[in-house]
This record gives sequence, structure tokens and C-alpha cells, in this order.
Amino acid sequence: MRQTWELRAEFAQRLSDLYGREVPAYTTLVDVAHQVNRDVIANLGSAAERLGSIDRVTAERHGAIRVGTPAELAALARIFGAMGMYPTGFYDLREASTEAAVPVVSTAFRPKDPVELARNPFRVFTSLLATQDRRFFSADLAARVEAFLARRQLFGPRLLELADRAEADGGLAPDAADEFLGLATASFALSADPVERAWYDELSQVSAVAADIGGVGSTHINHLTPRVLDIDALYARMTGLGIEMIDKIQGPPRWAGPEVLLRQTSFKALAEPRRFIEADGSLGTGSLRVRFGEVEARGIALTRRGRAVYDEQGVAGLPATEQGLAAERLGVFTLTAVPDRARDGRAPTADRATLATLLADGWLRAEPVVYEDFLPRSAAGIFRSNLTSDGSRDIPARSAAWDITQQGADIHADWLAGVLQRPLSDPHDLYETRAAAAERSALAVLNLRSLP
Ligand code: OOG
Ligand code: NI
Repeated sequence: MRQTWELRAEFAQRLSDLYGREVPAYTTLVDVAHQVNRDVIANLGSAAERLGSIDRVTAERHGAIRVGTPAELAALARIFGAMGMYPTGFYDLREASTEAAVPVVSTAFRPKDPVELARNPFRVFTSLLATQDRRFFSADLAARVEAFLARRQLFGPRLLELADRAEADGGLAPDAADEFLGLATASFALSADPVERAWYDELSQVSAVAADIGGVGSTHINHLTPRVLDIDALYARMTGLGIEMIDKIQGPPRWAGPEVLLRQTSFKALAEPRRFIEADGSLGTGSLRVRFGEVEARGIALTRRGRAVYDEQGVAGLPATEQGLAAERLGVFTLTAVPDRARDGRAPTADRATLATLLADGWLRAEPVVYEDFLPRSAAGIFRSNLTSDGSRDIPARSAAWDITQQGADIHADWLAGVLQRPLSDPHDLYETRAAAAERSALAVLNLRSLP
């Protein structure tokens, strides 16, 4: 029996092999990320592993996939469910950036349980085209996109049957596992089928992302992102190798305090040769830039309060030490008791104990929890770096097709959960449940009930 987590780890590896064959610059990126990680470990020793073991970090990837219809997304949820990856977080990219609107809403499929995350944290940022949003799609265009999408089948019945069996049984026998992984990986390969030029161009007027999703008969892995321990060093090395990166690192800037949330950078979409059906029906050749390379550095998760501070003031509003982040409940930590301290006969007294004093006096130790999710503003920036065919950044704020007179469709997390036909977890609930459980156990060891 190949267990759920083994299916996930092997799928991540197969997708990585596929993407490396399709996009050779990805292999360079992974090599450079591994070199940087080795250097950081050599310099910092075990401190470099505070936010994840080197084995986890070396294997760690996130992917990005885009689909066109609720039915396609529901099928994807079954395939990821077979690998222990569950929809987490709701990201509305339609207005996440004042610079560019992207006609999608997204979630991330990922493991939720800390044990599963430690085994393999593979996550996939997954976007659904918002054809019902009239600011992007007129009723006529939406109807034509929906008709086009209704004719394609991204995931066949055999793949879905194996997925359902894997989820029900917690894994698959070796032969079935191999078949499942082969079919799943193949459904994310770039298709060699010709692209209808006029249709693709019409959708490009709305957004390059709309064309990438609705202009072709299949889906594909858009990027795979390795994790690096020093993203500034990586950026410098990639630039040194002559690979043109986007002009900045998204997310919190480098600062004197601990790394928080997520920092990301990418290199420009790569032109890949494709065949086209021209307006006169003839077959032509050309290229499309739809895929790119991205790398990320993960930091400590923030609590809801911490996140509000970050969204308002950036990292400058946060305490610059782990202890400060923990004591002020701005970062997510798991607490453990240090009961040996009780031997001094100075047991903490319930009326004077606060989280800050217990941490400062050494009664409690705080282990940081890594941020497992995404940032909508960065995601919009990543999409944007890929929005124009020539990779230029000075596109108009919104495409010419953007219709300001129309109401945006009300698409929210509950609607997406209905599409997915499974619960949509809120990342903050996951972090806070985990931290609260650890806190209760730690306090029980110290004979304390709760803290102010
Ligand atoms: C997804 C863009 C967002 C990230 O890491 O924030 C993303 C896409 O391009 O489909 O991958
Ligand atoms: Ni990404």
C-alpha cells in the first residue's frame, strides 16, 4: 500500500521531473536554490533549520494550476484529496492589486496536519476563472467561454475513480498508485495540440490569464516553486547567471527581525513554441509565454492580529524578535513547558503569570510555526509579472476590456466551498487551533489554567 503522503511526495517529484524537462531554466533555479541552502546551513548550522528540516526544505515545492469551470475545480479537489491536500484559504485576485486585476479566485490545496506537513508540505495554488464577473466578461463572451470549456475534459473517469479510491482507503496498492500518479502527472503536461489563434487573441484582450485558461483545450502546471533559505542571495546569483528576474522580491522586505510570512520572486515567463490554427484554417507556428520560474522563502506565520498589523504597517510594526512576536501574540508559536524550572521552588503564580513573564523567566519555550499559505498581493504581483506577451511591466492598470460600469460578481469563500464540495479551511483557524492546543498542554504542566 502506498500511503496518502507517499502519493503526495511522489506526485510532487514527478511533476518536478516533468516541469524540469519542459522548462530547463527551472532545473537551474532548483540547483541554485539547493546551493544557497547548503551555504546557509554551513554558515548557520542547526539555526537554519528552525523553520523546517533541511530534508523538508529541499523537497519543498508549491505549484500553480489554473482551471476554467466549477466542475474542473471540483475534480481537482478529488485528485488532491487522494494526496491529502485540502482546500485552504480564499484569495480573491480580482481586486487584490491596484495595479492589475486578474479574473480569478483561488485557493491552495495543502496538507493541514503538522505531521503531514513535516512528511511533505506540497501545496498547489489553484485558480478558477471568474467568467461570471461582468467587469471582465460580457454576457456574450462568458457564454462562449463556458461553451468552449464545457467541451474539454481535463481529468478522465479512470483518474477520478482512482482518486476517490485512494481517498477512501488512505492510499493505493502499488500498481494502482503508479497508474494514478501517471494519469495525474500527465494531465498537467503542456499539450502539443494547436491553439486557435483568433480565440486566444480575443481572450487575451480580457487578460493573458483568461487566454491561458480558456483559450486552450487543456490545463498545465504554470510554475513549480522551490523553497530557499536566503532569497536575497538567490536573487543575486540568478541575476549573476544572466537570468532576468522580475524587478523585486514580493512580500515583506529584508529587515533585522525574524522572517515572517512569505517572500517570493520570479523570472519572466518563458516563450515556448506552440502550433496555431490561423484564421484561414491553416496550421502555423509561434510561441506563447505562459509559464515561469518562481522561488520562495518562508517565515513565521502571523496570528490574525499580527497579520492586521503587517497589513497596515508592514514588518516595521512588528517586534523584531521571536520572543516579542510570541509574547505579544502577533506570531504563531507552539508553546512547551520547561517543568525543570519548578525545581527552584519558584513555581509561577497564577495571578502574576503572563505569557511575556513566563517566556522571559524560561517557564515556557516558543517554537515558531512556519507560514504554509500565500499572500494575495504577492500572488497578484506574480500573475502580473506574467500578464503581457512581452513581459513588460508598463501595461495599463486594467485591460481595455475592463468594464467599470458593471458590478463585480459576488464570489466569496462559501461559494467556493460549494464548488469544491468540501470544507474550505481558513488558514488562521488552522494556526490558532494548533497554537491554542499546545498552549493548553503547556499551561497544564505548569498547573496554570489560562493566561490573560
Ligand atoms: C498563480 C500566481 C500566484 C503565488 O505563489 O503567489 C502564485 C498563477 O500564476 O497561477 O503562484
Ligand atoms: Ni507561485
